Amino acid sequence: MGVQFLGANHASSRQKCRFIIIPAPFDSTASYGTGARLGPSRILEASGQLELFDEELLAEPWKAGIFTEEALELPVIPKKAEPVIHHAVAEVLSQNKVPVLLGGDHSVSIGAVRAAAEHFGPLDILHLDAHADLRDEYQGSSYSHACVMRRALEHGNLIQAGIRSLSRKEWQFMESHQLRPIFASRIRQDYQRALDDILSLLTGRPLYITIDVDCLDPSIMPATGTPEPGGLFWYEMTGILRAVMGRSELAGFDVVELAPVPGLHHAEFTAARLVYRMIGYASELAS
Ligand SMILES: [Mn+2]
Repeated sequence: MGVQFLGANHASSRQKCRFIIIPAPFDSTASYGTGARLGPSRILEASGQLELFDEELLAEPWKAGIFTEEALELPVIPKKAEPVIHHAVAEVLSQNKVPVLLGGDHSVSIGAVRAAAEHFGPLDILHLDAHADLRDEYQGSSYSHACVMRRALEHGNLIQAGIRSLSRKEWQFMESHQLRPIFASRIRQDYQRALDDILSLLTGRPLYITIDVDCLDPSIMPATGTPEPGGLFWYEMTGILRAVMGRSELAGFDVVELAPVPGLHHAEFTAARLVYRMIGYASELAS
């Protein structure tokens, strides 16, 4: 048994668990700061320091059963890593468990979303990120982290929130495909209205959530390749997650793009806390 989320004492067996954490240490396409490859191991390490009792949910979500797989061994080319990730996620879904993928750069989500869509059919896909990631191709690859959501669009209804950095072409693409991103500035200006807009975009399909940690403000999440000012704070993000996860069947989720910076362990802890909170929402809010 490899390193377990929350530590070995609080891990479930693979047979009995409800959530399976899949570490995907991959970062060949990160464009600016690098090091997302180290994200999964640092999240797992930090998780050992988490309080098991969740003060918002007044519950101990670990009791739902969490098992952590060995880290995937991934080829350095995103197009070749994609089928490996797809296979791992498909395996988890075929056992009717919830996959929790830890990146790694955002390209790891491509295989996961494809596996979820093959299992559930067309999805609602909630994408929390500073960046639109809607390029059709980036640095010669259509499997780059900058193209993730363009690939994901092939598998369902895309809801983007927290966005504050995109190219003119991506904006034109959004307009021509009737995508209605909830920009970070709107979340800050009128939170309740932004939340209502996000909820109105859900179609009731199974929900896959992909979170680039750079959606959070760099003041609380500095450890990421392309930090952008003006991001979401903790309660803004968890409030959105609580609202959507209370309404939809969860297909799976991922947390990606943590690029650990030595000495800034609060970022690693925040990412671990986010993963645990989401497991809590998934296990405690579903009726
Ligand atoms: Mn991003």
